[in-house]
Amino acid sequence: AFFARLGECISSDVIIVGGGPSGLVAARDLAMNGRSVVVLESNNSLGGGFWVGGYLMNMMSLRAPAHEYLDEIGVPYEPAGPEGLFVASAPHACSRLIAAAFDSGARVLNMTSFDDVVVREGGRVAGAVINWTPIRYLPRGLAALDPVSLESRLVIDATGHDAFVVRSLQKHGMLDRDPAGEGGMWIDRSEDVVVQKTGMVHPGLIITGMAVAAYHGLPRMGPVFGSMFLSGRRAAEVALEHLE
Ligand code: 48F
Repeated sequence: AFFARLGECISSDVIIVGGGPSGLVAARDLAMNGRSVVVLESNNSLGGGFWVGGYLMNMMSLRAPAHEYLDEIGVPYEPAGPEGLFVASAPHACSRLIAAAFDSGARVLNMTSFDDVVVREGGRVAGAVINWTPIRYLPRGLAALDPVSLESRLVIDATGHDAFVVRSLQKHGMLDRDPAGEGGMWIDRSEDVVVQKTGMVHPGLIITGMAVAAYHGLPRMGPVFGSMFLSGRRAAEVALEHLE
């Protein structure tokens, strides 16, 4: 059964690298629009930084209109502080987000690390080179093991603060300009700009979530998650426009 599913991942419309909140939202929206989607997650568990809020407090906050996404996937929340600010249980929201991505039909390979980009003519990104995550931690002499590759029409970098896919292009000298790295914290500004700047940064490659902040040098934002939902949704819209 596993290998049959792996076979279905060999060629897809979109590969999403990173199963944090932005990647999971993008995956669900794309799958619900009939697109074949593969999520690659290097950890055993999906959810990325969404399991806890800030400072090990497991409540997370979000601003309107992102709370409407919690309505959509059935997560309870309550108003907090200024109008338009809400809080919810982070593990509750995270587990529902993961289940919603599966329910939509997105395929998931966890314990699978994105290693590099697949490229085609003109440097277009056309897939992902992958390997089992534990391979990274074995001595090279023991595990000089070639990876395999999955092909896709588009790739979405949802790897968060590391912007790992973008940095693979940088490594190959394929980016027009280097990632700027995140700036100091300014929550309100970053929440808005992360969504506005979500989009295609290289033929075949879309960025979403905190990878957007890392690429464009936007302020960091702390334990607010609404813009991760909205950025994931925007990334799916951009992908759908390009696929059409
Ligand atoms: O970090 P992460 O949650 O990214 P995000 O969707 O959301 C950011 C927020 O959680 C929070 C924040 C906003 O309030 O600042 O940090 O932008 O999820 C990124 C996922 O990508 C996986 C990683 O394990 C995590 O689950 N990942 C990172 N590198 C790789 C990878 C890789 N090379 N291959 C596969 N997965």
